[in-house]
Amino acid sequence: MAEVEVSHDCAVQTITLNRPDKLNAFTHALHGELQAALEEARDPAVRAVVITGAGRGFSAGQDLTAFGEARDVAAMLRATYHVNVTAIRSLEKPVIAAVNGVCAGAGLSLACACDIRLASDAAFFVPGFVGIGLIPDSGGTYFIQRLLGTPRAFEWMTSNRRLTAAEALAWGLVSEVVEADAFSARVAEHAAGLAAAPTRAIALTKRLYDEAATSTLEEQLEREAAAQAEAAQTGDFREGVAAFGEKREARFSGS
Ligand code: LHQ
Repeated sequence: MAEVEVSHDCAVQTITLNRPDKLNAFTHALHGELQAALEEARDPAVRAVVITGAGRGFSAGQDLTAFGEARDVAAMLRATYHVNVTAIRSLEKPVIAAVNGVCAGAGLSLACACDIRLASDAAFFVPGFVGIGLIPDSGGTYFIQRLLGTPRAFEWMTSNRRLTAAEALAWGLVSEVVEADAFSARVAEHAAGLAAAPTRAIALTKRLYDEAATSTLEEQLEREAAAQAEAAQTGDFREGVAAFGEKREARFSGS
């Protein structure tokens, strides 16, 4: 059985972590299949990506039973988690983490590496790392600091406190909480909306926000000017302006 399943619905690619008996904990095989799925998502026909989990978990992080033989932890992180986290950030389209259930350790880091987090009301969030004497890896110090700010990120990640979906919403960790029964439909609706949006402008916006974290205002204004010049060359910009003039909904093609 595949440890990652990939499906397509029009321009939306859904990537499902698929080890439900182990709450989709990461193995070497799962990393490899996730890497292949993210590579597949680079196809221009894909205009939005959803990452979710099978069963009652999003991901419980590293499979702690499959980790024992990893002698060089840093090399293991570089070869697996780093590859997939950077693939998500460099993917030129929006990536939704559809957090269907428990989200812990590097599973939490992966969710936080995505552009948008939607949570089922059955989801809960656990740092995990500190519970086994580790630091938040796979971007856990980078993304969670940006999402929550240093004081809250530090306090949470060092407490191992279990956060409900409602608390995650109140903290700004997720943007929406949906009843479990309605979750997949809401995720599909949100992803379809993004897939019908001007893909190039969204890709440029994603990159600009990533760069803004370490830029001066002057650098960022220049980056915006260059990106806007690029966006203004797209078919979607022409379509957007034409639709405005004709008082109709724009039909963006991603071109
Ligand atoms: C698991 C796991 C799991 C294997 C649940 N592995 N089986 C990077 C590089 C190098 C080294 C290590 O780490 C990393 C990054 C990391 O991700 S470190 C953090 C690793 N994750 C954790 O420490 C979380 C461990 N899991 C838990 O604390 C709980 O399972 C949570 C809070 C996630 C869920 O609790 P429950 O809802 O009560 O579920 P459960 O504990 O009953 O788990 C269900 C099954 O899943 C169970 O298997 P079993 O055969 O007994 O039914 C668990 O053993 C298995 N499972 N997490 N990470």
